[in-house]
Order: sequence, then C-alpha cells, then structure tokens
Amino acid sequence: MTTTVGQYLSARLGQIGLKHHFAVAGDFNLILLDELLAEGSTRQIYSCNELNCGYSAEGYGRANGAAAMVVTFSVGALSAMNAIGSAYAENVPVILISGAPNTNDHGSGHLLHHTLGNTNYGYQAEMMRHITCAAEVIFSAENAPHQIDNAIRTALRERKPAYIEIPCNLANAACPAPGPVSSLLSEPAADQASLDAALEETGRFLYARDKVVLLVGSRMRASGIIDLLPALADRMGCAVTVMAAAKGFFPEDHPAYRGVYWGEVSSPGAQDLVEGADGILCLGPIFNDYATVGWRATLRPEDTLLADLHGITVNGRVFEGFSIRQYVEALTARAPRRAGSAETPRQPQPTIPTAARDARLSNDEMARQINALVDSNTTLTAETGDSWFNAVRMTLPGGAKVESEMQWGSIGWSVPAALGGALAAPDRRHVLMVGDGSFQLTAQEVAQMVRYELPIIIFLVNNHGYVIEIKIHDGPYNYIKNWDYAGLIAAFNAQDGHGLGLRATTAGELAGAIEQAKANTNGPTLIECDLDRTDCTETLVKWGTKVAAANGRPPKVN
Ligand code: TPP
Repeated sequence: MTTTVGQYLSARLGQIGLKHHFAVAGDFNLILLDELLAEGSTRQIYSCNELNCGYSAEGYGRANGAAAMVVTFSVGALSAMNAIGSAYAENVPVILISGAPNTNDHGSGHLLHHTLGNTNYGYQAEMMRHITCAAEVIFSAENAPHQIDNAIRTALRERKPAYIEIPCNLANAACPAPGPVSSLLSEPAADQASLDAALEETGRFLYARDKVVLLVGSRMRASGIIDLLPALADRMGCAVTVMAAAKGFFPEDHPAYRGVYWGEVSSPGAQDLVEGADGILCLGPIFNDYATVGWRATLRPEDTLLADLHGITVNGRVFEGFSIRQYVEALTARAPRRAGSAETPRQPQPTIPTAARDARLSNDEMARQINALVDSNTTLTAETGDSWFNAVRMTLPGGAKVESEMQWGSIGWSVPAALGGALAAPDRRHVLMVGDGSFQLTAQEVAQMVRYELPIIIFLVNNHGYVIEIKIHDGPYNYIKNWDYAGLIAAFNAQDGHGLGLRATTAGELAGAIEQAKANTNGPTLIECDLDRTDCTETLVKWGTKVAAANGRPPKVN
C-alpha cells in the first residue's frame, strides 16, 4: 500500500487528533497544500501572515494538545520563527512544516528566489534546530514516513515544537502508508525504580513538614493533567495556590484554593501562605524574572519540591525517567495528609464597586464587567500588558480557563492565539483582552475571525500607549498612533462579514456593547474600551517598578 509524502503527513496529523492545520501559501508548498487538501483529515485554515499563522497554531495547540502549520521557504518560515520560539518557551507542540527547494537544486549551484542569495539551502533547518526539539529535512520519499513520525513523536513527548522540511518535488512522491498511530501517542513506561525512589523521597520531605502548600505553575498546561490536581489536593488536604501564568489551572471554587502567588503582587494572603510554608510542592513552575517580581520572590530550595514534566528535585536529589502524570497519579494514591496550611482561610479578592452607567469608563469597571462575562465555559485570553494584571485579579468560576504567554511575552500573540483557541474549542465562549499597542502587531488576523465566523469577544483596551512600558521605563517610544479600532471591523467585513465594531466610553456603553456582543454569533465583536492613559491596575505599577529595578542593576565588578 502506498500514499504520498504529503498525504502521509496529513493522515498522521488527523490521527494525532488535529481537526485543522494553519497555512500561508507559497510556491514551495503549493503541492504539499494540495496533498493535505486531497487527504482531507484536517481542515486548512488560512492566515494573513506566517507570524499570525504560528501564533494561531500555538493557541490551537494550547486548547487541543498539538497543532500544525504550513509555510513556504525562508520568507514564510523565518517570519514564523518568533511564534515557534513562543511554542518552545510555552511548551506547546506545534509541528512547523515548511516547503523547500526542489531536490535537484540542492548542491547544484542554482541560485533560487526566496533564499539568502547563496546556494546552500541548509540554513533554515540549522536555524530551526535551535527552537525545536526535532528538525527533519526530508530528501527521499522512502525515508519520509520515518522522519515525519520522529518529528511528531518527539514533539508530543517533549511538549515542544518540531520542524519538518519537505522539498516541493517530494510532497506528491509515493511513499509507504502509515501504521497504527499508537507509535506516536504511546508514553514511554516509567522507570519504576526511579519513580519509587522519587515517591519515597517525597514522603520523607512531606512527613518532615506541617505547613505544606501546592503551587501550580504554567508548565502544567503541557502535562495534560490539570484535571487531576483537585484529587491530589483532596488527598493531602493542603492549601493550593497558582502562579500568575497558571491562573485558572486549579478551580477557584475548590475549598483548598488560596489565590495567585506572585510575590508582592499576590492575591490577598497568598504571599504569607507560600513564603510562610515549610514545604512547597511546586508543580510545573517557571521561576523567571517576571514570576519572581525581579528576583524578589525566590523560594528556599530546602523547603521546595520541584516537579517538572520529566522528573522531580527534592531534598537535594534529582529523580528522572517518569512523566509528571505518572508521578502525580502515584502521589495521589499515597501522599500523606498535610492539612496545616488549609487552616488559614482564603482571603477574599477586593470587590470592585459597580460604576454608575454614565460614569467615564475606568479600568476597574472594565475588569469588573469582563469578569462578570466569564462563566465556567469561557476561555479568557490575556495579552502581555495590563491585561495580565486584570486577568490575574479576576475571580473565576470552576471550568473557566485563562491563556497568557508570560514566558515568551510577545505582544501581538493574543489575537491569532485566540483565533486558534476558538477553532480548537468551538463550544466554549472566547474572550480576549488586548492592549492597543499589542493589537497593532497582529490586528489583521481579526479579518480571519470574520472569515471563519468565530464569535470571539475582543476587549481592545485603548489606554493610548504602551502603558506597561510607561510604568516600567517611560520615554517617547511608548506613545503610539491612535487608530479607529472599532472602525477597522467595517474594513475587515467588506461585503460579506458579520464582525461588529463597538466603542465604549462609559460604563453603560460597555454594558450595552457586551449585550450586543453576546448576540453576535456569526463573527467577532471588537469593543474598543476607551480609558485614560494613567488608568491601570495597581499591581502593574507595583510589579513594574520592581522589574525595572532588576533590569537596572549595574554590572557586577569583580
Ligand atoms: N515587542 C514584542 C514583540 N514584544 C514585547 N513584549 C515588546 C516589544 C515590549 N513590550 C512589552 S509590553 C509592550 C511592549 C512594547 C506594550 C504593550 O502595550 P499595550 O498592548 O497597549 O498594553 P498596555 O500595557 O497598555 O495594557
């Protein structure tokens, strides 16, 4: 039985659970796109450019566990690199597939368009090796199935992006057909000796401590076991906090939940709880400068158990050879009860008073109304900027999800990422909060939301500049050209779109706009929220000052 290289790839993408792939066409990938269409396991979704294509795939992969995108050589693939960097940093298995020069042109001395202008066409794969966990350059149809499988399998296991390069004359070349998908999906068995030793050491760590707190970090998204965490908390009886980048990873209506731990900008009570604990069980944390508020919120290593995707560190020893799923499942069956920390009750999040309908729209009132819109079926995507701080202070019903990108932190990510998320989870309500500065990077992707009739509700926070940057380090570079953001939707709709562009300058206008947005089910609704430039979340200012201080440390003199 034979198929073609492109159809083999297409079948594999369908087998691993993808229903869509993202693409921008170019002459090096046209035959591949035809093959993907002909095999038809996944629907082809078009993006305005390759950066957006990558972020859409990243957003899709967050909701669906994996994603795929197809670009053309160099002019496409190099644009996609920023988004693949994001997928690497954020642990999302995005399969980046690039068309490439005809095999006859490699090593021939022929000079090709879309290249750097020299005749060595290996540079793209070389670059990709740094930002993917596997990079396969296909040069023969016979070997293509093995290489495609290796890239996909490695991406799924490592929870990182992978790269596959397919020359334009091989996409429709005959190759063997795929076998069972279990070879890509099966998890390696745990090293039982290492897992047993890890559990024993965990027991020693926990028995020696009374006030144990669970701290959930953003790598848990990639673990696929967020749903198992309440059972672990129930077993241990201890308090649970989440890191800012993991907002929503533990149900906030669970009795053990004690808020977001983020150093000095934690939810009320969470800093004292975590920093006063004698044992902190950290699940999938990322302790970067942002998470530690400029290296101020660093935990004592001797009181910390670090569980990462492929092993744990505890009591000064490292244990590897098992997945975090295998570890958490085993721990949930045998962890000792450690309920000391749960005796401290949860302190309520300060409530935001409701503004009068004719009051000038404020950041607080906007956050209050967005929070009221978030139900247990909502995915809230929060862009880099003050939107992070607004998302973090919200009170979420169980089931609500938050997506943010605090490790990579690229502005512009959220618009295409929300599109990807909406395609992957069409039964959820998708709400996006994005600042005016960030929006200007990837705004045109709203046109694809119109095209694919995705009812995403976009809160465009027009605070007239890069306010987060203004709070960290001000200068003329933080002030941007204002746009008629609501007016853009008419341009994106053209003759046949169902997008809605609205503007709110008062509390009442925002409430009315949200009602219109809920009723608009055939396309996105962009609500431009007009705010004063000085109006932002208190925690942003506090956090920004500390991060700026860390950035401003003078070089060490030896
Ligand atoms: N370029 C990229 C691609 N990513 C970045 N993070 C930055 C530059 C630096 N940066 C971080 S936040 C920010 C900039 C320029 C401004 C965000 O402004 P806006 O979206 O308006 O959000 P606000 O803080 O006003 O809520």
